[in-house]
Amino acid sequence: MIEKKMLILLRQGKISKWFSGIGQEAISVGTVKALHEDEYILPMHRNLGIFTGRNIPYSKLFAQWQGKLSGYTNGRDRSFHFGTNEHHIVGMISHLGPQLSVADGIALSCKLNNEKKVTVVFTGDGGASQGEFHEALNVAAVWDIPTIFIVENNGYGLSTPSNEQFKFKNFTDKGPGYGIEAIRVDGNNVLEVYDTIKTVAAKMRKNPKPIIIEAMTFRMRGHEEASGTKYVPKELMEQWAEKDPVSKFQSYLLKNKIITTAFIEELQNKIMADIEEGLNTAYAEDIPVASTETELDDMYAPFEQKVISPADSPLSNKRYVDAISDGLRQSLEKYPELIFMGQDVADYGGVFKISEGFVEQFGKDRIRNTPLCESAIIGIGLGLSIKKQKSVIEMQFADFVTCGFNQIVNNLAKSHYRWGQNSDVVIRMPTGAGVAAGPYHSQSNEAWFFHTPGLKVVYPSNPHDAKGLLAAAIEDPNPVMYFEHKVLYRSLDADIPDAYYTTEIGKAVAVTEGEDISIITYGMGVHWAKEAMTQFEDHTADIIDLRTLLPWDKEAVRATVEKTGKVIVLHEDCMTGGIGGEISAWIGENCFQYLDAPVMREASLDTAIPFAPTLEQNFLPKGRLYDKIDQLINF
Ligand SMILES: Cc1ncc(C[n+]2csc(CCOP(=O)(O)OP(=O)(O)O)c2C)c(N)n1
Repeated sequence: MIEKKMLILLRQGKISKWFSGIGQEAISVGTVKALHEDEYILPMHRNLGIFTGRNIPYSKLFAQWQGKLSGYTNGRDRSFHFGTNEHHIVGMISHLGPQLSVADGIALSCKLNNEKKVTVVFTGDGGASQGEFHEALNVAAVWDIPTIFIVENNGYGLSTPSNEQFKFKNFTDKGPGYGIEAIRVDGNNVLEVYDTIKTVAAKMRKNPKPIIIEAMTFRMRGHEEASGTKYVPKELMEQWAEKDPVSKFQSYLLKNKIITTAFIEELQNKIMADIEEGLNTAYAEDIPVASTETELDDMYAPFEQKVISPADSPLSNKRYVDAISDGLRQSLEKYPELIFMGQDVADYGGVFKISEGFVEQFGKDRIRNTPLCESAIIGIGLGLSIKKQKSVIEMQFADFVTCGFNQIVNNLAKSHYRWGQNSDVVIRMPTGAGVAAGPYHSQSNEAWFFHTPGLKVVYPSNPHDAKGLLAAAIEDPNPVMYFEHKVLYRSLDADIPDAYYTTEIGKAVAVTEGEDISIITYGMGVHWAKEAMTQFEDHTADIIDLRTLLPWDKEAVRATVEKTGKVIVLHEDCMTGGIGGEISAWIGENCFQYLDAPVMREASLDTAIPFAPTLEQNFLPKGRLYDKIDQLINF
């Protein structure tokens, strides 16, 4: 009835878009009724029955679709793109696949905490072509995670029929490929769906492992209302109309004298009255008034970092790599719910040996070797966060984060702004060139994340900050990209506190103080700047180590520009679109009155990173830095 009402409102221009689930209702209804109320469901765009089945008030649902504040996203996202932990529902993002892995994360947390719960996630047959489907199934299978993957096979992905989407016949064929069970159900038979889910869920609660359920069904309306159904053969429409799940169930109940026509009429009248009431409430609500401050603030989950600096801790000499290891180990001790995941991180200790010995101390539940599934693992991080568990995820090399990019920039970064769900995930990124490792093991890709609201980006240049910033990143409930430079791992050491401490996120530091110029930099740039300045006997520089790139320390930058009036922004990343461009522009706009020279930049060439050491050195900015400083001093 809500569906029919929405179609009317759409025609009247009162709502902007509608993704109809008419013809597929039995799958949502059978599923939601078969589960316990505190078991998570991750629905798609045609699963209205999950939302109504979990008794979400109509007025809130309608307010959500109208972009009103009393909806679930403060007017920030549309249609079914929202979650509500109160109702144990996590909505999709437009990209379809990512929630499959988020479901794994929730189910993993349930399993680790022995909650005896299943998690259900939906996908269409079209969305199942995405890589995330494979990754989420694979990880769930390997880790015996109790996720129920429901594939709603309605024969089309938008206008593309199944035979142009995949070659196999049935999704049940996929079960054996992943080493898991797969069952097909008549998705238009609500009792069959209900019985099947109830039975498998009962088994999975006792014996956690994933399952695929292929629900055969048909979409009776267009992909979204405006796109129509011209591409669907008429006979197919007619055949499936006969199998309409709602009228079939209604006839069944009438035939078996379970209900009467009077009951139906009465129920429909009540529902229609509830719908009208909900709509009136939603329409009566004012449209949101924008507050720029609130919009900006809400990109991050609220958190005030209390810097921890133990006064009397003994110091030990630690290499940069050991400092990272130390910070991670102490955080695992401090947060018993913290999970560490990555490729080869368990018994092998990670390719850089940062987690050597961790399995012995924390066990394999918490120190988790992952399959080669970056995207799924990052999605799992968000799922753990929904269950209030922190996670640290190691990219084997920062370069490989591309395979998990979607989860980071579209899911982790945006979920707090969209529906108030924080992503308590730290992604460790072994980064940087200088080790002759070629284009795919050397990249500096911090700018990709610097550009993404909702993330924090930190980049320590020394052992002290490496430990303190990692601990701070883990404390912070927001998603943090933690860059660690591979060249520094074993080439730099320092005396640092043995005790747990944190370094303030968002705070730069002056590494050296000088008079003539400012070099604003981070990571390897700090060391290149220090080395270059030793060649200038008569001149001194403020070398500012940003340490945090997002949000970066504007006050520290302003102070040094005001002091010296001459600035170079230096970074290892390529010049074009690098962080230096943003900082330079900000200085130009906000500190113009202090400048005695144009803001200069030095950075790597705008090329891929070459393998041969001579080419690599030419690529990096170090060799050009002396001349740039000289040019600035003499401007
Ligand atoms: C990554 C991505 N590519 C394309 C789209 C556009 N799109 C939205 S739904 C859809 C079809 C999905 O088909 P299916 O998964 O079978 O679900 P159905 O709509 O049939 O229920 C497409 C192509 C998208 N949202 N995300």
